[in-house]
Amino acid sequence: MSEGKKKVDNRRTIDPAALQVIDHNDGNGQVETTYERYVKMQPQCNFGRTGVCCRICLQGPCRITKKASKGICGAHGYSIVARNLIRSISGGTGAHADHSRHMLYALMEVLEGKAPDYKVEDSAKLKRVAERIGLEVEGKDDNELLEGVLQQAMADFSKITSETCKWLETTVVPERMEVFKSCNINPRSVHTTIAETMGQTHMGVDADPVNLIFQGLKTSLCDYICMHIGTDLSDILFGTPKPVATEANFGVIDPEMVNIAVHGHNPLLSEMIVRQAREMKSEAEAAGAKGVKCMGICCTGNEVLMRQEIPVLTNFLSQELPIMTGGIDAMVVDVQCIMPGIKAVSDCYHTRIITTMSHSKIPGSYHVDFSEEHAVEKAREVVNLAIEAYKEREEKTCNIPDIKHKVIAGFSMEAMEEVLGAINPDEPIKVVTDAIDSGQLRGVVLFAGCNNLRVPHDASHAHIIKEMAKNDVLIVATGCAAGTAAKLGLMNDEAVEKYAGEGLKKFIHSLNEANKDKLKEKLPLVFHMGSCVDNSRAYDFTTALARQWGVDTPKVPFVASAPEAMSEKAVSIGSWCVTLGVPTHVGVVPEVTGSALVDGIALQIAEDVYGGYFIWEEDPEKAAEKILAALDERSWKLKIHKQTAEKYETELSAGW
Ligand code: MSK
Repeated sequence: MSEGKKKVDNRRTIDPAALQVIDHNDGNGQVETTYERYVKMQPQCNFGRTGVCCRICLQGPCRITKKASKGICGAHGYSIVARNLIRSISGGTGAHADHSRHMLYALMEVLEGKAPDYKVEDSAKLKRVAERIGLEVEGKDDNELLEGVLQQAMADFSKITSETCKWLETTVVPERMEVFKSCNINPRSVHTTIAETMGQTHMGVDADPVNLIFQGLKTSLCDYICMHIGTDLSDILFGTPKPVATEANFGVIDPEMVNIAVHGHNPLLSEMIVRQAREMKSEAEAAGAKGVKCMGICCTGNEVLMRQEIPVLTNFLSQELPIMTGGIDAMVVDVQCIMPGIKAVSDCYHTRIITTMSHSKIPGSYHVDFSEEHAVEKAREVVNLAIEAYKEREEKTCNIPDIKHKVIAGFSMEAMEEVLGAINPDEPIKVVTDAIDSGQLRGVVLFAGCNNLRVPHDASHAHIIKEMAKNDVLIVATGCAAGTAAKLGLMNDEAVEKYAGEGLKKFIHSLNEANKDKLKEKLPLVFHMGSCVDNSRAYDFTTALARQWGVDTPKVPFVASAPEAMSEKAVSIGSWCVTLGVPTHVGVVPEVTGSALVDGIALQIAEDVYGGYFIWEEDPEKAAEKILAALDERSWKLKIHKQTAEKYETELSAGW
């Protein structure tokens, strides 16, 4: 039976706090959320769902059917599916470029003395990045280093000549670069490649699906480049994350405080809001509150969690629900993953929706026009709006679920190396490779990506995470996948005792023991590596494992999983994971199944060429089995080749 004919309920979440709010609304109010809109939207169009609807020219839409096997221009289904897919990769890359370019602008203003409220917070990271991209660092001060780093970042963003992008070349193993060059997918720059892709997919240009997909993979490498730039520049500006302890889920809303939810992706304003919220206690007290409390949604939330210990409110799908608790005074949004629906929900409460970026507005909302030049002033304006709203809050409408969990987060790659270095200071990554070689760990899995109502909210994430833990897999997470782990109590030491298999438990216990004088809290089951752009940190982990073993990344027992993928950014991230050699599980089948050829490229041809491949699997139980099988295949091969190399006293063979 198709989903359209099934009864689709509006309680599609396993988060108990979200369920409480949905149920309270059912009995009490008329507020419509994404959960209800999803039900109303059924059945959804199968042409769009399978990718065979072409709207690229004004003669369309053309839909591929048995009767009409080509578009009006003669385009085959495979060209249409491939074009739609790579435009989606381009959209995701454009979004990450927008985010990272803003970090670049801000640092340029810092350099020119035009952004007095910001400064380089992490000189050591600045020096590491400068060294990595090949700049001379000896005798140079921060400003000189910053200028060099920003010039190179600008080149990676926009040059039209063919030198290799530094943020690609210096963060992957050399074998990867050989593959990119031999397949002609080594990009000139981020902006150039996005423009190429839009041109190549215009009506009447490229009809060859393989050529199109390879251009899509080239574009996805640009997504990786700008994400890595975003992570590096954020660390330079705000500091590289270290382990922090806080809480997650709706129970973090404090009815006695002015509550501000920061939501979106860009940390430039939210960092300032968090700092000003701490300083504006007396203004809040004057309004009758005990102070101002910030909490995060989506990846802005992840950014301020990782650096400022700000609690996690929720992840993407349930972003409207905190407003319905009646306890949120302001929801401040920047860019990406913000549902316009939050405005209609806020109309039923006292909550102010405050947009802050000139290119990301919601009609009828408050708008505080953020500028780097006046960052503190703008942050204070936001906090003042929240305090004003607090005065209108009606206690009787406050209905905050008393559900929250302890969270240990802040695991940048540098923090991971420090934790591992307590066992082996000279070769910290060897602690992980040894554990995999000995069979104590089965490999590493990255949980990334969003929520998607095609599958029940948080359910697939939670199930697969628990299965991985039970099977001794080291788990890292980013984005809204990390949000699930945080709010469901999987991101703390208690979860290690409850869900980890014997091997993983021993591994984490040994790290706790080695770090007992350094860490305030014991290590969690799921290691939070940050926001969406910080998937770059997770890939750095893969690269570090590959370098430690002396192999290319397709040999590393590392799998990425996006059980509830939703956005175009998820499509571009998944594509670069595959191109960079990682098996990538996606729990919501993307819009490619209308072409067996394109589907086959994603599932099989990609592996032949790049070593990474997609695994489409919506059933979380089967997905867990497939992810474990992918890890086992790689660790088994690695073991055989290592044994052979040891036996014949040679280097590890590269040709397998
Ligand atoms: S916020 S892209 S819903 S992870 Fe980064 Fe979450 Fe996906 Fe947005």
